[in-house]
Amino acid sequence: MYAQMVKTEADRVKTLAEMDECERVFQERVDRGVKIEPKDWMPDGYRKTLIRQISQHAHSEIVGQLPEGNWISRAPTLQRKVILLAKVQDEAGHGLYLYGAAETLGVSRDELTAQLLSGRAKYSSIFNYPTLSWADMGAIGWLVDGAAIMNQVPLQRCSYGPYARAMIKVCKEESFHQRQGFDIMMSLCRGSAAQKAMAQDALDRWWAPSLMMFGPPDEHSVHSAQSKAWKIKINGNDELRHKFVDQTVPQAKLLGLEIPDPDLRWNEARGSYDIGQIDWEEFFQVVGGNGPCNRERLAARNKAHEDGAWFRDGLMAHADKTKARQQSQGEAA
Ligand code: BYC
Repeated sequence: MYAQMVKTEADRVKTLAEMDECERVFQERVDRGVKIEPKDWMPDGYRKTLIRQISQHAHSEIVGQLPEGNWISRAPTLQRKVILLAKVQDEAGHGLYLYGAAETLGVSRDELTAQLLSGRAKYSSIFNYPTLSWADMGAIGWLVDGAAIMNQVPLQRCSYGPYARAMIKVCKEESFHQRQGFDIMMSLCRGSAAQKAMAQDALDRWWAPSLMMFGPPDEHSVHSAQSKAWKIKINGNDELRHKFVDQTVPQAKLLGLEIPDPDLRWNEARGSYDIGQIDWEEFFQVVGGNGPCNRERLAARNKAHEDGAWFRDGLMAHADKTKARQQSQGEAA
């Protein structure tokens, strides 16, 4: 089973008539667009669903540093190095805002980190693919951050205040990230034939995994119906995937690159592109822990956590000393 199956109390979305008084008042607030804040009453399933989604999102930002971090020392110019370093730092920051938002729901960051390190928690499938060439930095910024923006802009309007507010800053930064990726692709596509081929190769490898970022097709999305009713999710997985394709195809044309999908066709009636079959078996394998880099990513996170133990211990010792000093000063006064 690829889903954690967080129990949202019911197998289908309850109607207002089926809800108890607290649930009804809560749902009506959500329906009116009132933001839910940490101290407000909320159904247990709403809290659990938010913790699941926000923590998976936070883990994705943290693990998402690894494929790009791999290229910081190999960026072709000092300017590219500085830009990539700043982008990877931004992702650490996004992880922090998101862990902070999750903590407002009563779960500790230590607990969430332990879930990630043990392999119990999910993070985005996309970060289980290897970064083989410099062009992959372009493709990640253009496609992966592009997909992230498509998914996260609507989340600025989600019902949970701390998550919605975190998304505002995240989205601003993500749009820079996407532009830097497109800029790398543009430079490569205006360069030599070999550079352009490198850009095409990166697009060929990252296209399908980027489409998978939006999650399984709606008919297999176990959480969408309830999450949409609670406005934890604003759009369906397929709707956002198609919007992403419609936005990205003209950008590929501008670059002079070919989208690796022989079935891609403009559908006049729908005013949107039709796409070929996505290999969902590959997606389920990656989400189930069997992608090309799942083990490597978890090993890298575990090593980083172990290597950072001395620093965390130092911070705790400093905090304890400061507290003890303040207490003794308080007693002396
Ligand atoms: N990868 O019922 P569904 C970034 C899981 S960070 C892995 O549709 P839901 C960036 C899903 O969790 C990008 N797992 O689920 C960072 C569920 O499993 P569980 C991350 C996936 O939650 C650094 C099961 O499949 N963005 O962009 O309603 C550098 C059933 O799916 C994936 C976010 O996290 C996947 N792709 O919808 C650059 C955004 N898709 O939990 C860029 C916030 C699905 O039952 N998250 N699953 O075990 C969301 O919007 C939603 O959680 C999703 C999935 C649309 C991703």
